[in-house]
Amino acid sequence: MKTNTKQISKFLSLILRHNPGKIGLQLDENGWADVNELIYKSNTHRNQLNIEVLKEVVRTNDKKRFAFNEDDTKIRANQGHSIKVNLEYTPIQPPEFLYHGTVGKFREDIRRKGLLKMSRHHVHLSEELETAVKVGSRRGVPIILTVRSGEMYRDGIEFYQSDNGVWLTDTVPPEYIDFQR
Ligand code: HQG
Repeated sequence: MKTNTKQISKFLSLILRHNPGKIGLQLDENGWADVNELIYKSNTHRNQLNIEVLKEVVRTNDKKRFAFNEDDTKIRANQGHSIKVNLEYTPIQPPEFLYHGTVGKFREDIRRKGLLKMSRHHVHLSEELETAVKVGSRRGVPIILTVRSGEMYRDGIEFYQSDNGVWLTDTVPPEYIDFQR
């Protein structure tokens, strides 16, 4: 991503996932913002936002963080919210194993309590090892946990997948986590 679109992506993450009130915006219960209102209100606080730029950010974002509705009048973040929104996920069957990248300092807590969603709506897991390595690397030297998601699912625990492919679940109890691979 170009620097400009990267900055705008960060700004959109802040507004659409965590703090729409920062620019006086309100999201509907499903997390959607009105595109015109978003542009107008962003430009009274900072500049550079117009429909072309927004479309470029949605199209080129490395993790498909945002999506338009069918007629491009609304926009929302695909996942990662800390504010309460209903993204209308439907439960689906996960693969047998999923990965979670974190760092060593959290290991003992995770061993005791399992993976918790912390400030997000869900625990985030990935199908690709490489993605988990990237996620863990944001915080330091990554450690990769393997989650026995197939077993969890058979035990009745629900999984969802966001539009951009992230696997989501409420919590991962420690007995389903393998700490070494
Ligand atoms: C850790 C980014 C102590 C957990 C990424 C993680 C991802 C615990 C941190 C997405 C714990 C939460 C999500 C426990 C979990 N004790 N620490 N019991 N349970 N943790 O950022 O999974 O750029 O909320 O291991 O790429 O790191 O936002 O979750 O280190 O896809 O699109 O608590 O965020 O995507 O951190 O990252 P986060 P995450 P975006």
